[in-house]
Amino acid sequence: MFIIGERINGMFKDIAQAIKDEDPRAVQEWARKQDISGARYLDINTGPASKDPVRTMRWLVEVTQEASDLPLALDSTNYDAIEAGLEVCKRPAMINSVPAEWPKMERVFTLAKKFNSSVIGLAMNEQGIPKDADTRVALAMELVACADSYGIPMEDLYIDPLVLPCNVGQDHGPEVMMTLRQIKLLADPSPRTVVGLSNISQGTKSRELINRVFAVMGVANGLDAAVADACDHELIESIATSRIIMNIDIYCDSYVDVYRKQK
Ligand code: THG
Repeated sequence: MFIIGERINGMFKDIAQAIKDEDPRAVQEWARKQDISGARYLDINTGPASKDPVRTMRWLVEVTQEASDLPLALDSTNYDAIEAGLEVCKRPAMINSVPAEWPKMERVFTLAKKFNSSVIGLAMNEQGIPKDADTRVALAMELVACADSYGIPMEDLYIDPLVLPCNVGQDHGPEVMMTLRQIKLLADPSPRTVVGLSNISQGTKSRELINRVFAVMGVANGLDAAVADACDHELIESIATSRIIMNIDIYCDSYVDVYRKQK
């Protein structure tokens, strides 16, 4: 499992302020910090406050790329903003995200093909987020079929079963774990899996502990990637260790450092 650094998101006060002032310093500082901590992608989200998400996305992409060479995950429900971001990305990016809905899939998979991007597909549709694993997997299958019809290789499709805070959606936890396992059976080669890790602990008291435990359980259930706090070093150590236990990486005494350097 690799980390998509979550911190360049207008949901955070310092990034919201940076966007408002068009001051790149906070954005670039987080880009560098997440990069050296071991993030493999940087999530870029304009946040709820941006008045002009197209302009904001383009600016965030440009200033982030001045500070880090990592590829970007463009995180928006506004596909004009995603397209504007893709136009200025120097490296193949990830589109975050598309639900199992027409005509959104059509728009996003067309963009992915044009810009050689990977795509995060959400296990939800017009009816919202399903509770049970079977319905999530059925929506994942729709995403797989549609991506395939656009010629998107399965290793470029990441399915997100959608994680809810454990204090309000506790019954979703085991369904998410089961969904992660079943997605691997949908195609050969299989699509990949991703979650928004910090969602699990929103509004709880022991956020880091809950995030770390979920991450380890995710690795045990085949999770490939997470939008997460790359600067939580104990989280990185926990993920690196669970990859050793699951025989994903080969053990050596410095396996945590080796994990951080895998790009
Ligand atoms: N799936 C996909 N992408 C996603 C998500 C997902 N992107 C956004 C989000 N979910 C993942 N990123 C975050 C970033 C921050 C937080 C949670 C998820 C978070 N923020 C603090 C809070 O809400 O309490 C804000 C704290 C502050 O203001 O300082 O927890 O699920 N594909």
